[in-house]
Parts: sequence; structure tokens; C-alpha cells
Amino acid sequence: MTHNDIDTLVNSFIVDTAKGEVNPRVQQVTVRLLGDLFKAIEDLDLQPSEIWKGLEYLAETGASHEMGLLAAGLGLERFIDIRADEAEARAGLTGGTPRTIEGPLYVAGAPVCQGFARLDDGTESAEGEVLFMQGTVMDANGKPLPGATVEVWHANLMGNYSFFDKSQSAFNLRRTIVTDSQGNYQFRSIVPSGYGCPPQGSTQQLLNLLGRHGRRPAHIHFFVYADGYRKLTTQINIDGDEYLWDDFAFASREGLVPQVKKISAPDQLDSKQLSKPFSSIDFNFTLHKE
Ligand code: MBD
Ligand code: FE
Repeated sequence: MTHNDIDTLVNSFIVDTAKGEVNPRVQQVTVRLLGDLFKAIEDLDLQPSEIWKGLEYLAETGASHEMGLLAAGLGLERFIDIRADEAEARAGLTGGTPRTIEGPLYVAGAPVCQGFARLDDGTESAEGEVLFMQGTVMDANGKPLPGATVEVWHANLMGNYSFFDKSQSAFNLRRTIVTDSQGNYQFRSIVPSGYGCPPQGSTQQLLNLLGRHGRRPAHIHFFVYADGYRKLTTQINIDGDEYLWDDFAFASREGLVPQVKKISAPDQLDSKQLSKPFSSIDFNFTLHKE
């Protein structure tokens, strides 16, 4: 069929058969996506077995709760971010902390703490390295924002996230921190490890066929928001990770790789009541006005 014939066919299937109330946006999107799919089937001469295999693949990906992971791995989530960046640039907004993808592993409802939080439940204290991270939430003029919210979540030493990994305690490595009267936040945690897609999962299966790995560099996720300001979704990467610029989810960005300071001076260890050197990251978040 020609592409014109396909457009006519899709319209006859979807638009001409409409009887009751129509949601014009849903109709528009359905016609467009279906038309594009049919054209791809025609152009690639996709065989019925391949088409059914594709549908089975998506069904299986959904059934195993990997649709979000697949969206990250195919760059769809990154593409959505690029479009958001472009919209911000058009609105004349520059200089805020760069956004990057949320990913599929956020869980709402983490415990709320004022100013400071310890994220880890201590189960990996023996093997893990302590991390302190701190900074200020501010507006584009550098004015600190007291009472702003910093939601933070990251993986453990196995690269796994609590809730999805049922072996971890509830909300391990997840907290909601409210900035103090100076707009400051601080947390104590352990330095996370990188993430790898489940090796037998459907996302990794496709990545294998594409000759791609499914690894992410070590990173920490954030939502940062305050009344009257745009919500920021971002991450920082742990510098030095071998996958830092080879992230399967394309989320690494200039400006989101803070320096990691190694603290080993006895007086500084004493002040934190620690016996081993720890890492420290200073990082400020800059929000745009709504
Ligand atoms: C992650 O931890 C993540 O942040 C993303 C985007 C995809 C998979 C795992
Ligand atoms: Fe993550």
C-alpha cells in the first residue's frame, strides 16, 4: 500500500467509525501513531510473525514492570528532557541546575526530615563508604530558599533500590529533606554503586540484540521544589565511574558531576564520629521561578 492509502485506511478504521463522544486528542494521536506504525510495517515488509513477536515483547515488558526501564534505555525519557530544555530556553530561562531523567525507580512517601537526614539503614556500613552531601537550594539570583523540599533516592552497594528490592528495609536510601532557615540541606548515606538492568529481563534482551549494555554509572536522584518555583528533576553522578559518559539511559550531563572530596583528617572524622575516611559532596540546586 502507498502511504496515502494507509492514511485513508487508518482514518476509515478510527475516525469514520466514531459514534459516541470523541476525545479529539486521543483520536488525533491514535490516528497518527497507527498510521506511522502501518507505514513502518509496509516499508520494512514486517512479517506477521515479527508483528506478533513485537506485541508479545511489549506485553511481557509491561507484565514484568519494565516499560519505564525500556523508555529509559531507548532514550525516550532523555528525548522528553531535551524537549523540556528547549521549551525552557524558549521561555528565556537559563542558568538553573540542569534537569535529567527521573527513571523508573522513584517511590513516593519517603520519611520527611528537617534540614538533615540519614538515608541508609546501616546494613551496608561495614562494606560501604560513608557519603555526606550538602548544599543550598536557591533561586536564579542566588537567594537561598528555606522550606524547600529535596527528595533524594539512590541505589545500594548492589545497585538495587529499596521497594523494588524486597531484601531492603522500607524507604532505605530514600528521604524527603526540607531545607533549614538558611536554605541548606544535608544528608548522610553510603556511596551508591551503579545500576545494571536485570540480565534476564526484556529490556536487557532487546539491548543485547542491539549490541548495547544496560548499565548506569553510580548516581543519586533528586526532586527539588519550593512554592512559586518550577520542580526540578535531576541526578548527580559519582565522578570516576567507568560508565560516567556511557550511561544506557543517556542521563549524564555537564554540571551534574560534582567533585567528590575524600575526608580523612582525624579531627574531621572525630567530628562525625567516624573511624574510616568518608566522601563529601557539596552541591547547590538552583530553581527557576514558575
Ligand atoms: C535507574 O536507577 C535509573 O535511574 C534509570 C534511569 C533506569 C534504570 C535504573
Ligand atoms: Fe537510578
